Amino acid sequence: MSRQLAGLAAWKLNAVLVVALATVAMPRIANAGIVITPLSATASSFQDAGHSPTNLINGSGLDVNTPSGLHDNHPGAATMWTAGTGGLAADVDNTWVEFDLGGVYDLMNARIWQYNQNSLPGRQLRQFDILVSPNLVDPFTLVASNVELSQFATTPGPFDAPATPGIPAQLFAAGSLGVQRVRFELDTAWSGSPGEFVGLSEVKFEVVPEPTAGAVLLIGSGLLAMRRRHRG
Ligand SMILES: [Ca+2]
Ligand SMILES: [Ca+2]
Repeated sequence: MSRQLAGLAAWKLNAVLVVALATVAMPRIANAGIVITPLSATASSFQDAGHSPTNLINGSGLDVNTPSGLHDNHPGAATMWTAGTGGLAADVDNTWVEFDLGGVYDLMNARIWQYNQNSLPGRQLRQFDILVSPNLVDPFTLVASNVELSQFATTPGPFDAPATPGIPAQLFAAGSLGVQRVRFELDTAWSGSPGEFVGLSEVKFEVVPEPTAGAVLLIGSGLLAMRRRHRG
């Protein structure tokens, strides 16, 4: 076999290998969730500009802005969303917060960091529902009803940044295909009071990546590498 022919054979073998790899890799990639940060967050109410739902998606208060990050216990809740209007507590059962994922995803789970205002554990969210919408206009449909966030003991004491101990995310199954918006409809706060400055600290979502994206990327980079090798 001439050198040129051997090179061509190797090129073909590489092409077959890359396609085979892509085929094998696809189901594995499709089954592994990736965690995304929503594009925007809005709520039925928030105390003031310093406690808006943006505090749920900007990494504020997280020691590392990843799914394994721990959230602080800011005494003024400046890193959290607090429902209510000025000095008026929110009607918890009619409070909602919703998220635009910034695209359409197959949703797997919600990762929620509980409200963690130092020495005010009664403000922590207890029961809520999870709803989804396929776009920015269609109504929401229910995917999880009366789920419950665990309460964390918050300590009086000084504010630590990062908090010691910070609180981890809690995971909620919210499996649904083709989702752009997710809404949490609140039911109760841990204080049990129907009027409460209820809130949350941070929210991310676990989604199924586009199944073809990884394969296309793999084939693309494989072809590019082969073209370079072929030229050389
Ligand atoms: Ca936050
Ligand atoms: Ca409700």
